[in-house]
Amino acid sequence: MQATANLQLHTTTTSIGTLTFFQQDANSPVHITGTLRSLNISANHGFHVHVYGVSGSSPNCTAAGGHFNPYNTVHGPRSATIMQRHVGDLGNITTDANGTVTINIQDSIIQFYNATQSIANRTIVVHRMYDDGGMGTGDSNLTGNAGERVACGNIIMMISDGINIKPIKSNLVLTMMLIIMIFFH
Ligand SMILES: [Cu+2]
Ligand SMILES: [Zn+2]
Repeated sequence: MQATANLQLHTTTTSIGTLTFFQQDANSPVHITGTLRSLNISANHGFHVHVYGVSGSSPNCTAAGGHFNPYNTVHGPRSATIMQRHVGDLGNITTDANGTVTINIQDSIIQFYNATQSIANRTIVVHRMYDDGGMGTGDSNLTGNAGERVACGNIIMMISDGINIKPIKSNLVLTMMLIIMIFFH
């Protein structure tokens, strides 16, 4: 299964790049690839899947809610076991001197085939600051102290021929079906 996310700066239409999420089968990790630009130079940026999808042409990254955490665990680094991190915890991405980062991450805890751990229609978020992996103080074991949300994008599933499934359109179809059912009842 494959998904894409177009990451836009918080509440703007400015895209900083598109990421691809690919999982070959239920026993394979999810492979995240792509390039993001326009971030702070030579910096670590916390990188997580947050629980809710975002919508609209200028996504409000705050509306994505907290880290995707279906097992109600503490915050942790990407290298932690499933019970010692949030499912959505993907650690940090590190930019170069131009503020660009090429992402090439494999992770088996985020999933498309396991419904409980599925990241489909949730939001990938890039934070301003370093994610301390739960080793810091304050909200560390909740947020990693990664600071504000710089950019985010909805993780949208693609069908095999590469055409995006647009959740908004599916909702429209469902609403129309509901109206028709009520009308003919
Ligand atoms: Cu986050
Ligand atoms: Zn977390």
